[in-house]
Amino acid sequence: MRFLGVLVGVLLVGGLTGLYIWMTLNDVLEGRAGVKQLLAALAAIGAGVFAAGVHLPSPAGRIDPKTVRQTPPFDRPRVRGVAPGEYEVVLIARAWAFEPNEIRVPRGSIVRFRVASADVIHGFLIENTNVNVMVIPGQIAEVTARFERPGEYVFLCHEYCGFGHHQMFGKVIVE
Ligand SMILES: [Cu+2]
Repeated sequence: MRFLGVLVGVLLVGGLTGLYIWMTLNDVLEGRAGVKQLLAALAAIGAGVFAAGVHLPSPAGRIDPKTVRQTPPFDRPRVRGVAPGEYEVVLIARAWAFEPNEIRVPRGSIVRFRVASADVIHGFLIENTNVNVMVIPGQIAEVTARFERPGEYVFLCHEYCGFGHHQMFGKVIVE
């Protein structure tokens, strides 16, 4: 339901914004309005977007890919408990493996993954979850998932990263 609401909102705002730009451009082209008005319209849209809290996805932090292994917390890639039922996984993606490649958490856990690349662009996707992020060298990718059902969740790299790409996978074991 919430998704539907957001979708309707985006379509409505997008449609109205498009109409507004089109009308203003028309006015400019037909000489009824000047460039000043066009700029004012774009500024108004910008302010609206800002007010609505729209923002592009941003990395959770920056990190030098050359020194990932020396930079905490990536000097110790691991799973650690941060609160009852909550875990943090510090994960390195490199050609062609994830470290660690086996992660164990109890069922019902909320797990925050922090992923950094030690070389090229990788991807991080966990089957049967909403986890699907790019792992861009220089940026820390952060994504959280809740694991309700026990079982094995395979994760893999979904950005072609060279010769051994197909063997770049691991699993979350929910007990
Ligand atoms: Cu890959």
